[in-house]
Amino acid sequence: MGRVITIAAAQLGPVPRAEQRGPVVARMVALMERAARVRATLVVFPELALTSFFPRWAIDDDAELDNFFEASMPGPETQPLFAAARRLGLGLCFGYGELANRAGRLQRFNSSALVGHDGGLIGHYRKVHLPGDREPQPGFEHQHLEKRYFETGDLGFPAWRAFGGVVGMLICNDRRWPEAWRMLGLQGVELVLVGYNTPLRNPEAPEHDPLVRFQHRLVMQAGAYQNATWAVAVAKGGVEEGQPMLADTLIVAPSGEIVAYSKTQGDELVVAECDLDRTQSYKTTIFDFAAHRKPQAYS
Ligand code: ING
Repeated sequence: MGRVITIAAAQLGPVPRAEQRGPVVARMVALMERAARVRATLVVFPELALTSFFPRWAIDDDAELDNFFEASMPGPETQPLFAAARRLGLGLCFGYGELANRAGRLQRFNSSALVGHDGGLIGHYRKVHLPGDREPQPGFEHQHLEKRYFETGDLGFPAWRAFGGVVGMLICNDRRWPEAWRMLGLQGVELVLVGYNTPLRNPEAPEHDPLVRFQHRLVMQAGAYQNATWAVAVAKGGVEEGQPMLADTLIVAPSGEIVAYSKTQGDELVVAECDLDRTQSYKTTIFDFAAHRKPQAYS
């Protein structure tokens, strides 16, 4: 028997724009309790899990914008998530808007937190690849203004020893860039956790719309296989404030096979037993750097 951990990918359905943290945190805790009942040891939530996907709007009022961010992690409204992790003995990963204060300068990031079974914060990641625009685009039914609301992540691509293996996080658009996966792959990552909010329509390139699901699966399966790691992709799905969002939450094995996926567009647990030792079957054979990678070939 290898290093088996049971992972629950906790897909969320839509979160309304005006929704307060309480009802969303309650939905999340309910999913954590369901995960504990099926003996999961790690629960993974989407990108910006606590709020509606607000980059779809042009928000000029700073006070309203700050409503979508957390000034501390944990904070008073997210503390119940950390308490539930401790009470249930569950690891936890979720995305949130991070408001950071560096020497008096406020900075905003699209971030994700990694929490241990003891309810303590292990670390966090700040999204590097911010798609969309800084300025609202005329004629777009929905905007995509991540460059307007977030700074580029400045923590690199950290990997942590956690849950019996080596764990890293990516956020949404990061998953489309092979370099992001590779920065984790070169650290020997065995489990990559990826929350996302992916619109089904991209007004910048409507010709891509029929391929949204295919390309989502393509990058998750390629990223997992080429870096010999498990990968968990968790959606905020359904029609959120009138914008259809891709569901298709996935758990992908180091072989690149999809071992579990969501069937609905709403709150749903997707569960799989993940043997971290299955990564070794690839890291010690086809992807054995020492045996097959001659550095001089790339000099
Ligand atoms: N969402 C989308 C994603 O990368 C996107 C943005 C969709 C970009 C489709 C390009 C094409 O899945 C986020 N939040 O990054």
